[in-house]
Amino acid sequence: MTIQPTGAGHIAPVTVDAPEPGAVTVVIPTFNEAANVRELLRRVAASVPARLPCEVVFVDDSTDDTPTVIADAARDCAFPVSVIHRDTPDGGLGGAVIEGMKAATSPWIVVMDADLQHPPDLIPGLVATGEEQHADLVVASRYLPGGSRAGLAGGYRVAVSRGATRLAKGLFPRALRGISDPMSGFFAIRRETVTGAVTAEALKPLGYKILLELAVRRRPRQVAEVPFVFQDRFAGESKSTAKEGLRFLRHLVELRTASPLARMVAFGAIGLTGFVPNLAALYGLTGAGLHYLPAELLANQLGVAWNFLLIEVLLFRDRRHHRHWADRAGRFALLANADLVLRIPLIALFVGQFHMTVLPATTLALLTTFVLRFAGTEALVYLPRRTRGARTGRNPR
Ligand SMILES: Nc1nc2c(ncn2[C@@H]2O[C@H](COP(=O)(O)OP(=O)(O)O)[C@@H](O)[C@H]2O)c(=O)[nH]1
Ligand SMILES: [Mg+2]
Repeated sequence: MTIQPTGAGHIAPVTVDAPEPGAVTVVIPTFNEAANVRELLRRVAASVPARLPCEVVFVDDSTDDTPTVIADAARDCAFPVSVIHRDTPDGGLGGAVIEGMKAATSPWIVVMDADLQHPPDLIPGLVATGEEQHADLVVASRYLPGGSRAGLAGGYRVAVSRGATRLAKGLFPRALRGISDPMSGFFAIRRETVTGAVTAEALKPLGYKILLELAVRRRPRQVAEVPFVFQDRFAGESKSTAKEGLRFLRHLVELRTASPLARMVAFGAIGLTGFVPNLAALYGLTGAGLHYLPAELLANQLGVAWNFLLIEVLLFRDRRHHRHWADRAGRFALLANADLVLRIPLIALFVGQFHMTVLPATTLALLTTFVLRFAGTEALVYLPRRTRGARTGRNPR
């Protein structure tokens, strides 16, 4: 266990004559952080000046005695401290942060970790910077001059963090403009920027990288950044796992495919990857002596199955609940094969009636059946059935 001197070497970019900041709700998700919360509250108390009214909301999914330790430590705090303990931790870390934002009452919300990797003495600086620069979002960044990732244990985690940052910024160049550290879990946001979203559940709990979620879905008008030194964990162990990495990738796909056009492009990209199992199966089956026509037919089904799996997992993950998987698979396979059947008469039509040559006719037929197939898949496989949806009150977007 290491204790980092929070003040030393830490750059606080706040000017003394910063405008009087508004009050702040500090939202802290906790999962078995009993050994950290007392020190955390002590440092929050030491950092937040009397002129900045503050409350702390813990959203706790712990299986240890973290809530009791918080309640005990809160007695020494001059500001209100509350704990929302969730028996069913919906949405994990992301869901917890959204829950805390819903409970927040102040004009500013600061989100931070409980393990002291995020120095509490930066809380007033984040809020003051937001007030000063009229920003809706202030990100504590490890990548600005003066910031660093000192506490990221090991080259592996540094590389993963760097790769994830590049990927996110590459996919969302506009939404993440001005945010050097979209993976940061430490930021201040004006409550009015999130209120509509948290009550309407527009923010998906899947987004455990909640800052990315907010920056992409809420598009804060003005963004500011402040450097910070990512410290070592004070006590305990990280809860980050490889599973979380997969969740992050799914989150990126979900955010990127929020519009129909983007979904169609993703649908096409997935369709292209289907050629690999298709051709591999064709190679294997004809190699085993099967006639090429039945081999084509079988291999095509493998391509269809592959596409179905990817589309289910990546593209329409949250639209699967209103149909049994076998129903979805059947409809999907039907559409995919209808595509083949429809293409030939279409090509004949283009060549015979419109006097096109074979290559452009085939290209046009491919494009037409592709768009039809995408629209058909959305409408017939993944769109909620109206009557039943209304009756059960289920509304999967
Ligand atoms: N409420 C809640 N908090 C979580 C969950 N998973 C992690 N946390 C908290 O989120 C913060 C960051 O988690 P941590 O394990 O330090 O992740 P790392 O900094 O990426 O290694 C800590 O305060 C954790 O206690 C969860 O499922 N629910
Ligand atoms: Mg941590």
